[in-house]
Amino acid sequence: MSEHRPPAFDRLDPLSIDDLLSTEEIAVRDTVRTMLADRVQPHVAAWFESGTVDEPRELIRAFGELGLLGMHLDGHGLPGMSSVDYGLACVELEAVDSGIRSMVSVQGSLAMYAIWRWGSDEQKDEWLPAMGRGEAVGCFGLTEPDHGSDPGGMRTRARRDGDDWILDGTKMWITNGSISDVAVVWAQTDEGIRGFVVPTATDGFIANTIKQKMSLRASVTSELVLDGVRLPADAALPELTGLKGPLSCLNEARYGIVWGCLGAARSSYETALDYARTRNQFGRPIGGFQLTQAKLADMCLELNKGMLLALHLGRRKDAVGLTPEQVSFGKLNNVRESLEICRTARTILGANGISLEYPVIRHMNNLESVLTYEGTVEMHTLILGQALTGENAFGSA
Ligand code: TGC
Ligand code: FAD
Repeated sequence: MSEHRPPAFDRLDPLSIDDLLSTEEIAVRDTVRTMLADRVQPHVAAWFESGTVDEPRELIRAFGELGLLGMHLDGHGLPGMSSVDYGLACVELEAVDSGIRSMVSVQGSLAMYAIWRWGSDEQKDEWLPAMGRGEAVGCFGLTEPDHGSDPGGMRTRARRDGDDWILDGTKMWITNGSISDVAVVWAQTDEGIRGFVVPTATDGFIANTIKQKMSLRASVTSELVLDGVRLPADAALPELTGLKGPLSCLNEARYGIVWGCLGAARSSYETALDYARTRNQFGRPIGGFQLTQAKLADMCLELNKGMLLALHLGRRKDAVGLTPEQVSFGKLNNVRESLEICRTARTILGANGISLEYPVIRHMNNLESVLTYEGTVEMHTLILGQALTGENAFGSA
């Protein structure tokens, strides 16, 4: 065995995970970080406080110019970057705010992916280049007021009228809904669940912005009402029926969350670390107390284990693809641990932990949504439980 002299311990990268990334991957990460530091970070706390995003469509266009929208999809003028590149971008986006990562996730991984994976050539040509540039904004309507975890029970219905389709129903909690040009809407038909590409300017399509959120406040969330929305025959995603259509899109967005949530955790960890080294009580920095050190050590462990997990899943996705259960493994673990990191960081900041002067309470509140959307922590537990035991514990056997 030859004797090595490892580089000094880095409290911001204790496992030297950067060494596992290529120069190009680090450049992607740094480019996204720099753009966000200039364009979003200075404003995001105020957006969260006011429950708005200033000029969200302009922001999406800026993300398009940077190549962030559908960045891991190829063809149709899209960047065709790797899944790891996309994951690294999600970390940077969510280190700023989960709502900003959601804006990008829903556009790229849900609305664009649905059209990219399942759309006709005409649908792809019409929407993908414009959505990639951020000139057209998309949303993804699966959840309904009475059907969230069990989308298979959805009541939104599409019926034939001659060659046309008529859509009626309500979708709830739809990110980007009120600022979208196009909605991918899932509906029951006589053939089973199908997806529809719905221009939001169509008569009978209404988007109402949801207010009074205490989480994801720097994000537009909407109710979609479809009241006799008439669409041509070719608005349906062709040759796709059943729940596997929307669930295949969720795999993509969930993958982005596996990485993204660690950005919120990283921001909270770094804030708490800094605070613990500078805040004095009982005549010494609070970082000198064993109880604070135990919190920081646990945060450091879970953050970096989460990064290794995300990177492993990303490398595997690029090499051979991921099973839905592997995506659930990552989403369940990393969101749960990231939320715990943010909650612990909040305690280290004491009263300052509840102030928007620091990012911690904002990240913590945001991760409550992330824990729920894209499959709740309970759904991902049951997906793994079913894979481990062969028993379906979702509903009636
Ligand atoms: P089940 O009988 O298990 O499956 C029905 C069909 O779908 C297939 N399938 C999948 N296909 C691809 N990917 C997956 N992950 C899949 N999971 C299942 C399955 O093989 C079957 O295919 P086939 O050919 O036999 O018909 O369906 P179920 O009704 O029992 O439901 C299973 C369950 C509970 C896991 C599923 O419904 C679920 O995941 N529920 C959670 C709903 C959810 O995550 N909604 C998210 C809405 S979008 C959102 O939240 C956006 S947030 C904004 C942002 O991302 O930033
Ligand atoms: P429910 O399904 O009613 O669940 C309530 C509780 O019951 C949860 O704890 C759940 O885990 C538990 N539960 C349910 N069934 C079981 C079971 N069988 N066993 C054990 N526990 C169970 N949806 C979209 O389609 N598009 C979007 O863009 C979108 N954006 C969102 C943005 C935000 C900010 C939020 C908060 C949500 C968004 N959603 C979106 C909706 C999200 O996907 C749903 O909220 C989520 O799927 C859970 O559905 P629900 O809220 O109806 O909860």
